[in-house]
Amino acid sequence: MKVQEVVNNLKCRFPNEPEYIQAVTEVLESIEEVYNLHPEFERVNLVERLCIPDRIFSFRVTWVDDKGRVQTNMAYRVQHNNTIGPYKGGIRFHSSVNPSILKFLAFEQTFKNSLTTLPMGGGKGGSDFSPRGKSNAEVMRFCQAFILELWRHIGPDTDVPAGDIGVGGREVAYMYGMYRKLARENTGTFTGKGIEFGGSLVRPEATGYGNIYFLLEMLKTKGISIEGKRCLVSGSGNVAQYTCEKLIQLGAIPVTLSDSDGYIYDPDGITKEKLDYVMELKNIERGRIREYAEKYNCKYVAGGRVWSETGDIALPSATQNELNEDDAIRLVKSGCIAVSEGANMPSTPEAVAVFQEAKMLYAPGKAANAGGVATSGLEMTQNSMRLSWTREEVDEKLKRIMKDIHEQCVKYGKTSDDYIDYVKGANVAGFMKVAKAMLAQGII
Ligand code: NDP
Ligand code: 2IT
Repeated sequence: MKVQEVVNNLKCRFPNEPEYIQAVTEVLESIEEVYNLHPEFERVNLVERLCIPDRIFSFRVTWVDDKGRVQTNMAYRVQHNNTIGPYKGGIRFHSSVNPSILKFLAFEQTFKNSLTTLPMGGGKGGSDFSPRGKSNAEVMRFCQAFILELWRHIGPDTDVPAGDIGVGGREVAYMYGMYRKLARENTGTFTGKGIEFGGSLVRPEATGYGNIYFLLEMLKTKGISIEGKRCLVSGSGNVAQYTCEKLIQLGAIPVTLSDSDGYIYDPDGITKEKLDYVMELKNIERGRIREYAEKYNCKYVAGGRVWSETGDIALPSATQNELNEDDAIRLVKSGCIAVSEGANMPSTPEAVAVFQEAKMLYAPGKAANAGGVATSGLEMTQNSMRLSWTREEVDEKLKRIMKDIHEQCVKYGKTSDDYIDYVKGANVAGFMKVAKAMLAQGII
């Protein structure tokens, strides 16, 4: 395989899909060496079969808003690869959603899910519907209309969706309710469900907690403690909130949060009490992060990004490409020691290069945020067994999995000067498992 040839070919076949090409390029560059040691991979064109999704469903969703107007949105489900288990991955509702973004997410998900040690393939779905400013009833009607189309393509052993940007417990519950009614089965085809109807304890917390468990493993390799570290967290949704919660529990000091309008900087640190306010503001009132600054009298920067501030650790937890080369240079210069990605592909390739050249501790999303989908896997297991584990049991398993992912990254990512290239480690480890499984299962 010659990476540039494969990428150029994909660019011709899929023009106008920059995020997809970005994700594919990063993975192929880091697996090139290993791939080329295995001529049996090339003989069956494994690379194209792994980069191009198995199939993509695209459909129109029609729903009625509160004023009685009929609205339409585009929606998709990308079933990327199910060699090692059912397609598994979240659903995103955001105005920016398009096939390129969902293809990059489904591609990444395949490697991430492979890393979790659990039998899950990769998929992703979503719609350009924006929940922002919509009433509860509108969100419910949209979710129901979305499932009216999607339900026949998903199932407990075929494709198991979950949440992502714009899709949390409320949306999963509406979608699952409609799915259950149409499919006439009750086996937990969604994860991130409410605790009363098959959800798992710790699933809401899992992505943020898992990211901090992974960060702890990285810090351990340098003998550094997390206590007292000032942390720059972006976003203020599910991942950012539980990232902050775990940081606070461990004695670290989160000092920033953001949303798509701007960011807050609280030099005194976001405490548990302040975080409770953020959770109420974002999950119930559905307000803006600016209101935090008004309430606690701290700095708010409209349109700004948290990377302008100074911190020991950066935890991007909002969206793709939210941290660019200039941000990375500023972080390195101001003494930041670690970056652990809660979001999917939040750092641009140029930013990643800056972190790695500076020999920083840098964990890509597919390793660091895998705790979310791993706990979804644990939710599937509990649903299949028709029982529920305690909080402690799930949390213990999550810790074990994050430790295991870290070990895989070290195994495949350690360089000759003892630096751990977590990008290479995660990509090679994730790839090898899927590649071997594809090879074993023949040309299909
Ligand atoms: P939420 O919808 O709960 O929160 C998203 C946050 O990011 C919000 O604060 C939102 O601000 C902000 N944001 C979203 N899009 C943009 C944008 N284009 N520009 C600036 N800010 C933006 O989503 P999650 O917390 O679940 O997801 C955050 C990231 O983590 C995503 O990359 C997701 O793919 C990833 N992830 C999520 C997992 C999960 O289990 N939920 C698992 C693994 C990864 P606003 O409210 O203004 O839109
Ligand atoms: O990006 C992700 O890993 C998620 N949004 C979670 C997917 C899942 O199936 O729990």
